[in-house]
Amino acid sequence: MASAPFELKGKSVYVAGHRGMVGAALARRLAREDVKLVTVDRREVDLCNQAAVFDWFARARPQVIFLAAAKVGGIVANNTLRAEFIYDNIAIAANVIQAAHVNRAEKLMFLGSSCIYPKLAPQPLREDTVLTGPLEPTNEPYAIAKIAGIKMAEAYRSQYGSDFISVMPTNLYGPGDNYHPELSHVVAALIRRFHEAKLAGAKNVVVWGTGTPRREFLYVDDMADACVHLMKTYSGADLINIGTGEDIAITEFARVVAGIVGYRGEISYDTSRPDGTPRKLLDIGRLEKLGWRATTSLEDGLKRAYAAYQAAASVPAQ
Ligand code: GFB
Repeated sequence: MASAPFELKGKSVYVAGHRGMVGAALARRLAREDVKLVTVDRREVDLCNQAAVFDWFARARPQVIFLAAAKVGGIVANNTLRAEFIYDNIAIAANVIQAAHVNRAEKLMFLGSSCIYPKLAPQPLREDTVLTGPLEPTNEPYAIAKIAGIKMAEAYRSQYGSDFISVMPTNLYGPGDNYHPELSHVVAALIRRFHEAKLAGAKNVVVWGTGTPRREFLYVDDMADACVHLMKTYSGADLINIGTGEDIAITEFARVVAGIVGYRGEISYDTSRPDGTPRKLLDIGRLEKLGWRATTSLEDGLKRAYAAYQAAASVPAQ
């Protein structure tokens, strides 16, 4: 992958979605850069509201943009809130990308998701398999919205020469995650469920699905570091996957989380819940060629995520 050095120093850098798990991690990582961090609360500017976004951009005129804002959630959230997921995520992408263009932002990074790849694409998932097969039904609305954002970035580069790039993160976890029992992703869901079971002295914890799907998990601070690295070094129309290159079966993953939380009871599986796509391991060849690798192991990341959960829930450490 051709690398193209881009100077962040001294620039105004807007993190769209700064209160979310990824956005907050980006704000933490950018605090180590000599930049002017720009954020705006949802209450002030709803990114689904085109006029509000255009007005704010004309005033703020950020030079660099990390588009981390999105409506996100786990497999059940995606599968039930289908209209919200497709509308909100298309609106956010369309509004921010167009406003960036109109206000001549120097560079923009669009954050996609590993769910954009076909359900049964060969693993590990290569970036050039996008749109080569049917999507996983449970998250098709979200995937379509993310693919729209990717194609917008590509089209603005083609028509206007905009330096807009797109990255595809694998499943992320860490501080600031959403712990909602039904709408969360698996990492946050299991941290909370095993923790509550431990406190309650429960004898069994139910995990969704068959446990056979495999997932790749990247700690969110590593994700933020990869995004800053790519903003500084990559310019092009090609997607760049961001992952660790390793995956784990949900059954084994549940045992790892139980061990870290200190839950010693049984684990059973509720197969009435969806498995989703059987596997989502990203090919990280392009990312490695651009000089980045994850540094946080799953064990260390989970320990940090659990500590953050306990601190956030002001739950006494056991
Ligand atoms: O994290 P998750 O909801 O999202 O589910 P996906 C991952 C796997 O964990 C699935 C299983 O096979 C679930 O069945 N799982 C087991 C659980 N127990 C639980 C639980 O208590 N909660 C949850 N949520 N899962 C998402 C997409 O797919 O991946 C999003 O829906 C996004 O759009 C995200 O792309 C990265 O990995 O299946």
